[in-house]
Amino acid sequence: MTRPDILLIGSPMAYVIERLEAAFTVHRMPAEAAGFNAFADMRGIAMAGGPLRIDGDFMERLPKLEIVSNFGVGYDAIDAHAAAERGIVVTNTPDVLTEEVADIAVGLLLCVVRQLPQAERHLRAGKWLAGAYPLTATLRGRRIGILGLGRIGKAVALRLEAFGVTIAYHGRNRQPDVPYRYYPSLMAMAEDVDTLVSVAPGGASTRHLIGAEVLKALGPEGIVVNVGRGSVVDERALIEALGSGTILSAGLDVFEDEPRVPAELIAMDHIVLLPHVGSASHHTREAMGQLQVDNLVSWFAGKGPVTPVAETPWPRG
Ligand code: A2R
Repeated sequence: MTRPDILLIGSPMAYVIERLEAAFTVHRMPAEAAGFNAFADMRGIAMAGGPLRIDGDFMERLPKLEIVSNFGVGYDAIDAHAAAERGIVVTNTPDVLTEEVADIAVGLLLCVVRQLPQAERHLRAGKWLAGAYPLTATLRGRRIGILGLGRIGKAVALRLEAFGVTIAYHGRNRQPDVPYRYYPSLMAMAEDVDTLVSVAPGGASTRHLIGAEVLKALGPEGIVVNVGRGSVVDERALIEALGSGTILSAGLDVFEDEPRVPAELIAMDHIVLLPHVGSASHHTREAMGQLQVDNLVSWFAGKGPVTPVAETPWPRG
C-alpha cells in the first residue's frame, strides 16, 4: 500500500516529524510559497504555527487534500469553513492543553497584581539593600470577568474560585450549569468588573473585542490578562490605555503579530509579557503532538478524525 503524502507547514516538533515519518511520506513546505505543483499529491497537512494561512485558494491548489491536522487548540490560521465546503477535515488538539494554559493564566494574573517579576528584578539588581519593594495591588476584592468560558476558561474559573474573587463571564451563549454570572454584553461585563481574562479564540468574530471602550469601562484599577489570541485585544488601544493610566496593568502571553511585540509594551516596566508559553511544557506539548499525529493516523486508517473542529461536519451526514 502506498503511504499517504503529508505536507508539514510551520515548525512541527522533532518527535512529531519522527512519528509522521513512520507512517507517511513527509514533505516540507518551501520557505517561499513556490512550487505548489510539487505538492499536488498531498493528502494531509500537519500544521504547526508559522505565518502561512490555509485558506480556500491554498486548498484549491492541493486537489487531493483530505485533512488538515493542527497543532494547538486555536486554528484561526485555517479557514475551517472553506475546508468544510470542500469536504476537507480540520482537526485541532483540545483538552490536552487546558490545565496547562489555565495555570499560566492564573500565574500571569498573580504576577501582574503582585508585580512578582518586577520584585524579583528589584532583588537581583541589589535594590533590596537600599529599600523594600513598594507595596502592590491585591487580588482581594477583585471582580474578574472571563471572556470565553470554554474548556480553558472554565479551568481558569475553577482555579480562581479558590482565591475567593467574584467571577463573571461573557460569550455568545449562556453556559448551562455554571455558577458564575453571565453577561450577554462584553461592555456591560467590563463596567461591572475590574479584571478581564481573555481565553477567547482568534478570527474575525473576536478581532479587537477588547478595544478602547472596554478598557475604559474596566477603570483605573483595571487589569487585562490575555492567554487566548492576540487579535482579540486592540494592541494600540491597550498601549494607549496603559500609558494614560486608563487601566492599571496587563499580563499578555499572546500578541497581534507574534513574535513581534510592540516596543511600547516592551518599554513598560509595570506590565508582564510572556512569549506565548501557555501550553509550552514538555508534558503538554508532547500530548499535543501525539494528538496531532493520532488525527492523521486515524484518518488514513479509515477510522475518522479523533478531534475534528466544530466547523468540520463529522460524522458526515
Ligand atoms: O461564544 P460561545 O458561547 O460559543 O463561547 C466560546 C467563546 N467565544 C466567544 N465569545 C465571545 N465572542 C465570540 N465571538 C466568541 N467566539 C467564541 O470562547 C467559548 O466559551 C470560548 C472558547 O472555548 P473552547 O472552544 O472550549 O476553546 P478552548 O479549548 O477553551 O480554547 C480557547 C482558545 C483557543 O481558541 C486558542 O485561541 C487559545 O484559547 O489557546
